[in-house]
Amino acid sequence: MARLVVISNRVADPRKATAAGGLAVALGSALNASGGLWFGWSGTIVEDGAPGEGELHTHQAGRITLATVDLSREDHDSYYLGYSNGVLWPVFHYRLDLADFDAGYIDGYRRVNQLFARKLMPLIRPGDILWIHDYHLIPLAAELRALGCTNHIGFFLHIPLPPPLILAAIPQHEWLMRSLFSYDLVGFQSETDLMHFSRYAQKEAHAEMLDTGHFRAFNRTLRAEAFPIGIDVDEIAALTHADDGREMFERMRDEYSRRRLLLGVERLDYSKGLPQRLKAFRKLLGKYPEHLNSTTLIQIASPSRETVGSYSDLLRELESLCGSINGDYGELDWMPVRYIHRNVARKRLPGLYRVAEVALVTPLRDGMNLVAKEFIAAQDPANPGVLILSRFAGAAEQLQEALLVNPYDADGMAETIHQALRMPLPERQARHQQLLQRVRNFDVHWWRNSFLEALQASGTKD
Ligand code: GDG
Repeated sequence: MARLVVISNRVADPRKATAAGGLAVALGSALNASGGLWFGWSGTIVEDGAPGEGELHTHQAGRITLATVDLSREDHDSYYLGYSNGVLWPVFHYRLDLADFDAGYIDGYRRVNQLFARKLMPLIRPGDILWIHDYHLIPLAAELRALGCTNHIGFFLHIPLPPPLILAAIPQHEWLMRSLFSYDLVGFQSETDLMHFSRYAQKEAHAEMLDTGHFRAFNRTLRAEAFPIGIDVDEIAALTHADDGREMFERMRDEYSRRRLLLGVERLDYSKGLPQRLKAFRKLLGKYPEHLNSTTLIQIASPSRETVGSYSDLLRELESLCGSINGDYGELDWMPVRYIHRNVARKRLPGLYRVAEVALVTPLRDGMNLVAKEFIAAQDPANPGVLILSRFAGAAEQLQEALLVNPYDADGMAETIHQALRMPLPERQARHQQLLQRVRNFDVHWWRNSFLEALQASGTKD
């Protein structure tokens, strides 16, 4: 078996399984089986560090070697906050209005990718297969190839790929897309993302289409395919029935015994459509008084990237919306919105999912969205909750039995919440059964295995 090398911006210790989450566990088990290496940023910022430099740390986590690099303040701010989260994240989520095309950021982005390549190269052995993750590291394969790396290298993009015309707003779009051709395999979350790549490759890069999924341009051949990421269904089911999950479920059920619960769970991010969701909930209360004094929306928005300006604007907007809904509709013994701007422990989340009658997963754009799948996995099949899912989440391609909504349409969303709260039990059961089957068939193990099989089968065809 070839040794697996995973490279991602952050590295998790897969032994701390519950805190790390399904992805870290799934990658961890593949790394463990091959005695692999996981490489990335250490999380340390060296205030007066020299740009392009950073100390390498290695330690063993069972059979897995964790190798991490520190970043200087200047590199962190331009590579991570600047280019990755101030340019690529908004543009790839179709938010050109929020992108900050500050010319300085690109230098830091290239510098850190070059630093990673320099530090990683001596750790790579012949025959290793490399799996690079996400938008922070698009040019890493090109930097490794420049240093002479001939190993199989795959890339998975966790966020959406926008249509060519939106991508073209990034001044360096040609360089970024050309960098993708240094990989042997590029994986996307959805068929839509793959179609955007295919259109870009043919129109802008004049790529030649070979047999299915193969593109030839810049003297290299690349395979591109959709590999929709999944969750570890058994892990979520086990957490639902474990002490913390059960305790959470029982406590919430007793606390809200006279109420019906709607639930939203996400990182506080403008891609997740939180203000639009709150406005739809306000419409619901305005239009259907039967939900007054009876329906509560619990919204968990865990803190994320708080030093990026657009995130603090969003935080203020949410606080003001929650305040006005509670002020306008609340009673002494009922608050319509429970908004929690904190992280909830992972082992308690499944209990919360299970107690909710309706999950609101309504991003404006999302690569996949794992919360939608976790909610399905945590339900009681005999009395399942209803999933309301944005048509703009990658998950909507697979989860067609959810109630699909347009998150920009507050009236439409309010109608759908009303429909969900009135859905008869047999319909809830039938929808849930089909959704669970799909979430199970395309779980995180399927995702990892199918990507790695395709990567192993791909040749380095220069
Ligand atoms: C990116 C892409 C793609 C959320 N709040 C808390 C918490 N979470 C956990 C959820 C879930 C994960 O975080 C969020 O995953 P998502 O997929 O929903 O969204 P992103 O973080 O934006 O992830 C996305 C994903 O990568 C994987 O490829 O699906 O499209 O944007 O697991 O449960 N966990 C804890 N407390 C919280 O308060 N413990």
